[in-house]
Amino acid sequence: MINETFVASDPKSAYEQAVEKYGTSDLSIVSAKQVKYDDGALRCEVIIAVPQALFMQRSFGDEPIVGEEEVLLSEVSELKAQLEVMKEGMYEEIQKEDSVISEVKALFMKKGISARWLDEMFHTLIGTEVVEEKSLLVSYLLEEIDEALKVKTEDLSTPKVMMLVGPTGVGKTTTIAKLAARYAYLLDRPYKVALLNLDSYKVGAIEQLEHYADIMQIEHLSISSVEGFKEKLEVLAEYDVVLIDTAGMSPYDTQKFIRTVEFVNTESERKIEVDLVLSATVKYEDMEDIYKNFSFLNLDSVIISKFDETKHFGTLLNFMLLYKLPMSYFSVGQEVPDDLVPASKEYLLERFIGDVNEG
Ligand SMILES: Nc1nc2c(ncn2[C@@H]2O[C@H](COP(=O)(O)OP(=O)(O)OP(=O)(O)O)[C@@H](O)[C@H]2O)c(=O)[nH]1
Ligand SMILES: [Mg+2]
Repeated sequence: MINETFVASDPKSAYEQAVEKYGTSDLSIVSAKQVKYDDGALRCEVIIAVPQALFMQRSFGDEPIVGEEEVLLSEVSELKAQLEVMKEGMYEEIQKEDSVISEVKALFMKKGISARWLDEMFHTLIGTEVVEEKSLLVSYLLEEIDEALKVKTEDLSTPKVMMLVGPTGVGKTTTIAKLAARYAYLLDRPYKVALLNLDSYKVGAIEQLEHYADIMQIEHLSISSVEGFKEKLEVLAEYDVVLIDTAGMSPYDTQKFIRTVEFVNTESERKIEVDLVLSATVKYEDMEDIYKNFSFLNLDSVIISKFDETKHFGTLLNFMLLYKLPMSYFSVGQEVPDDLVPASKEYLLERFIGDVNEG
């Protein structure tokens, strides 16, 4: 696959360039982000993954160009590939001989940590005494995990607009209700909170949020257009926190993503913070697609939900290690507002260590 970048002033136009070039909207989006160029302008870069043959055909016509440079390039990449294989071979030899590494690697992999991350760690440790003793190596890895995890601390010192996004049914609406109650009633002082709903295309969606808003006596508004959204944000300018609920999205629903990006990019006085709600029970196979597609929205943090539904946090830790997003809150049950805690490394690591010790 080739990653090809399309640049325009907004994500929709950049995406449309790709659709026009390839004649289909069935494109695999790798990422989309806003980039400040040297001339000071903000532009949107949408990167899509295209099969190499299709890329060559659409970019250079049917005739493949095989020049001297091309031949040289392919020889270099062949050599690189051979070197990789040799390096891998050496590493595998060491692993076979070294039962401490292989034992610890098997243990962490069984708990959900990827071979890729573990291998990166082991490569730098070969030859040191850390790999000679199992307990030393386990402690070392736990410290590395601790160091790699990031937490976004709760900060309400300036007004906030938070939009919760995520796959269907992960707990976005429930978490919004918990956050609303927390900010309005449970902190050092009552913050002025409003709820907005972009979820209008799902039956019952508005009612679910309205129900919580009524109980808590919190302002609640529904919107369906970008213009309406902009207007409502202006109306709510004096609120401390505006919480925005969105419809659950399958990571493969490109059109919904493009539409949500339009909302995220709405010009507003306050930055719209985007938080991904991710279930602690997320499947290993789904993580990469979730990240690839939701990172399209320039994520600020991850809220982990359904902490109470699993005892195995390795897959989730692995997600955090690979994608390096800060965690902001943990949802630990269905009860509104009680089952929500600010994210903490200790909370997550304690549970992971318990799981490692069991296995
Ligand atoms: N056990 C457990 N259940 C939760 C948690 N958070 C939410 N739920 C439950 O998960 C179900 C779905 O929650 P919602 O808040 O409606 O999820 P959503 O992401 O808004 O769903 P859509 O809007 O349909 O995408 C409900 O039954 C919630 O009670 C949690 O932390 N633990
Ligand atoms: Mg919902």
